[in-house]
Amino acid sequence: MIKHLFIITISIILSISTAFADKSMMIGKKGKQEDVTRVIKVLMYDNYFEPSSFQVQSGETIKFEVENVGELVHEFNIANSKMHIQHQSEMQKMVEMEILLADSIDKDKMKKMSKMDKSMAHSHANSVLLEPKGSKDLIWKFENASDVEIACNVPGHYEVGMIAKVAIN
Ligand SMILES: [Cu+2]
Repeated sequence: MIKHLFIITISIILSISTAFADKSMMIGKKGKQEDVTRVIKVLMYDNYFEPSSFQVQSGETIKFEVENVGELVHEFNIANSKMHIQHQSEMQKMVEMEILLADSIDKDKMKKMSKMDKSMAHSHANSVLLEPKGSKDLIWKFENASDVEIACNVPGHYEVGMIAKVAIN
């Protein structure tokens, strides 16, 4: 009987902690154009974002007009720190395969390699990867989550602080 209770207690604790883990992974989702309530212009420099922090409401859909005004390739990626760290190995692989160069992206190679390894296509709803002078919009619907940051995971950039914190209320 005691052993039984112990197992039940442990499984309750486990399910609670998984619930928390899931919540921390919930950063929002790709938004729809018709739900956009605010447009924010974001400039990417070597190696920082302008603006350098964001304030959003939970449930708000924002259109980010992202432009790379630097001389290096930069990424605008909405995630939490854990996801950014995981994504950095993917970006490192793109550098090793010479898809991702310091100031350009080899798109032909990217296309070829992505047939073998999908992660090399770098098509994620929560990010845009831009060459110098490149621009692209990203629409995102924010959920109430902590530890959300917009960051660049081009190798070396996150480490030198190319991160903009997102406060969600
Ligand atoms: Cu960068």
